[in-house]
Amino acid sequence: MRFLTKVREQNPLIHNITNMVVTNFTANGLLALGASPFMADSHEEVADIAAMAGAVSLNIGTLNPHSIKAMTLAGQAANAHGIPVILDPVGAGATPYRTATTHRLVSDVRLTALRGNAAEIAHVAGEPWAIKGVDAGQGAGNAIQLARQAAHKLSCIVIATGKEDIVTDGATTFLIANGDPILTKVTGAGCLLSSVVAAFLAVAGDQRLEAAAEAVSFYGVAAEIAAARTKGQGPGSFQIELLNQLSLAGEEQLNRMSAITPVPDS
Ligand code: ATP
Ligand code: TZP
Ligand code: MG
Ligand code: MG
Repeated sequence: MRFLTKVREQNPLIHNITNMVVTNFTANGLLALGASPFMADSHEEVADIAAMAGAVSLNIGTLNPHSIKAMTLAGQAANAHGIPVILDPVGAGATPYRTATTHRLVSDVRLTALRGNAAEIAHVAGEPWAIKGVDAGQGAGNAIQLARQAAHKLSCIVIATGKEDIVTDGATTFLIANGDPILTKVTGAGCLLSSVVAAFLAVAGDQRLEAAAEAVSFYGVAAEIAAARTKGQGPGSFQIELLNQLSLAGEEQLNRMSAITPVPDS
């Protein structure tokens, strides 16, 4: 059975501490997928919610001192209960505050996975890379090598997304060629993906790398179907159809369209 089906059967509770831009889209995307979203950032309750969740999704998109403390408390509670934690380091490298915050978070919280564009991953791992706002800049480096190095350095799964996506734990690496360029015209497409990965991690058992790869591929497959169905209509129609396909696409579509390739060791 696919992890996708496990998500739909188990309906895992996903605790999200995310940004003000994408909160509603993320909650609707998780509901469409078959997970159960919970958005909460009060210091008084985040540890309790994280402890009862299937996974915790942290996101620094509109960070401030309150949300950073909430993320730390939730992440540490998840760690204490063996619950997976994913971090989306939105805009890491764009300002010193964002970069320093990610460095503090990865030292205070044990991450299961880190998901961002290549520039963000590089800055969390302390490698130089061009960046502009929350969008990845042109980097010259080798993204696969970068992701592997980051996974070793941070001892977690690293998911570096873009035209092609890299999912690695430093030892085993997958390249995923699903998705559609119109995803870059929908704000929160990356943030929602991070929470979708959280939902798959919640049902992964000890197969976290495989579950993360399937999550990234499934999200891309849903986007490909949505893009085909809304061709010529623009990003608004695509965004709605992406939610539809996160709900409607299943194992049949995944088996037919998934494009995951193992990358041999270099
Ligand atoms: P950025 O800020 O650089 O846009 P992000 O956080 O929005 O980063 P993306 O790298 O855009 O995250 O990844 C979000 C989703 O969009 C992933 O599923 C990824 O595969 C897909 N994606 C991004 N760019 C492309 C592209 N050019 N072609 C196909 N899929 C893409
Ligand atoms: N500004 C701060 S957070 C945010 C914007 C536009 C959302 C970024 O979302 P994504 O998923 O990286 O496109
Ligand atoms: Mg994007
Ligand atoms: Mg992003």
